[in-house]
Amino acid sequence: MPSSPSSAEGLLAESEGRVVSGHGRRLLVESGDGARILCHTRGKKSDAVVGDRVRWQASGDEGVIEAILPRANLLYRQDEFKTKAFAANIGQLLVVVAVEPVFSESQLARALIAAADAEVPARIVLNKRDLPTFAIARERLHPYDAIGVEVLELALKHEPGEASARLAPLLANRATLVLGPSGAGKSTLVNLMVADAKAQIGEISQALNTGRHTTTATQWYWLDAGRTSALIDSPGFQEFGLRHIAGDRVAALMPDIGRHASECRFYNCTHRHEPGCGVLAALGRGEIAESRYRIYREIFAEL
Ligand SMILES: Nc1nc2c(ncn2[C@@H]2O[C@H](COP(=O)(O)OP(=O)(O)OP(=O)(O)O)[C@@H](O)[C@H]2O)c(=O)[nH]1
Ligand SMILES: [Mg+2]
Ligand SMILES: [Zn+2]
Repeated sequence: MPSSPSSAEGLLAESEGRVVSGHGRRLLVESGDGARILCHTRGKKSDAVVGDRVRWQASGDEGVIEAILPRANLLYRQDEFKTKAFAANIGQLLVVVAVEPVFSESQLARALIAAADAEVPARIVLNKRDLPTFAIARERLHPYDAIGVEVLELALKHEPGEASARLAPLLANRATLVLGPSGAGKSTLVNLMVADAKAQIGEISQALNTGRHTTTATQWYWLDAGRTSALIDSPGFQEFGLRHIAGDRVAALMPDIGRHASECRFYNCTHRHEPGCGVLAALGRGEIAESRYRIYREIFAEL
């Protein structure tokens, strides 16, 4: 009894892999043996992102994504008009900001809130420690140190040996997504830690890029030959919408604010004007940084 030829071919040709680079509907997929193939998405399958495990099927020299396997997590931002995924199945977030260009604390806080929402642990790198206004930037990050987010003060370009020694143990045995504003030093970090970064990008994904110096596509790199540790470089972001997070969850995702919410008189307190608000009382006592409270209000107002 001959089975349908199309389904038999389908079973033979279908493989699993991981999306290691992507730009729109053209994705680079890596198989278990390390081979990389350019794949296309079709129909509603266009939402595969870097880090996704997918099933794909050969079609000539290229491949077609057939399915996205269930995700452990997905880090994304959502503005008024669009949703932008950063990466899936990540073990850690590293937010890179620099002394210059001066970073937006609001964007930094939003990235940390999105990570907390996705239950992804996060650290901050403050880069360009060599620049004269370092002390100001360090002071602005004090609230993050205080809520237990590790802040690594580095000079990725000027003291690469020290930076690499401090980063290496933090990056072992997990996939780390590197996020941050343009010009902060994300690609400098990736190039420092990934010896063969240029080779790993390869011809196919170079074709996905537009050739500018600035990173235009999210890219997965292996740190080790055994492929147990990965770094994911991403294009700089300017906006970080959190429309996917309910307003009444924001305080819980900001530990310095959330820890005082249990002191509020009303269980549904929004911490803006209510009498007996524990957050406002803590703000008055100087136990919550004013910048953090301002960011809380700003995000709450958007949702
Ligand atoms: N002074 C100083 N400059 C640095 C340091 N590290 C990186 N830079 C410079 O910062 C600039 C931006 O670095 P990139 O690594 O391209 O920044 P990026 O975050 O990848 O930027 P996008 O790809 O645009 O998002 C480059 O000119 C680097 O040489 C540092 O430790 N000190
Ligand atoms: Mg870059
Ligand atoms: Zn309150």
